Amino acid sequence: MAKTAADTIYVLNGPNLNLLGTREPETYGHATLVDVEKLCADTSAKFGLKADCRQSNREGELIDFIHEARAKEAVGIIINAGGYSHTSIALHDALVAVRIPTVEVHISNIHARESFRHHSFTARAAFATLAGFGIDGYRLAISGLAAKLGIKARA
Ligand code: CA2
Repeated sequence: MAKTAADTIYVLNGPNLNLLGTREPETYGHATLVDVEKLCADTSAKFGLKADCRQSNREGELIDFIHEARAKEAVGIIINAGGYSHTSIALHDALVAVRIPTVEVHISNIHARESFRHHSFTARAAFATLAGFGIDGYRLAISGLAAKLGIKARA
């Protein structure tokens, strides 16, 4: 693998998101994680970027991915930390530490759900948050990140 990833966005998905498309379609839709990762790859390519997509059910591994993004000089992070969004000061601290422009995505509208989902620790480390657009939130997040970085879509 190349030492740096200066044209790469890390797309990080947290616990249980590997189950997308298999359960709770009324909340999370029918698309799978593979569909999400293809959407991210296709959207990134429109901006001349690459999406390095990772999913983990473990908090520490997600933190390692964030550190790796810094080491590889990734230009941005898209993160859906799943349930850890609402609990993890450690993930918040990792995102703050690496100082990489970050967008938080939630497939569902967390603010229209149970009160324990209304607060996100990780959102405080992101410059923007998208919630409730379904998996299209990932496409919108990458477009917004590219705009923030001053990168225009290729003709
Ligand atoms: O709406 C989102 O994207 C969430 O981050 C998803 C998390 C949830 O804990 C957050 O509050 C909001 C849960 C991901 C679980 O994904 C599943 C997908 C299909 C079936 C079961 C779980």
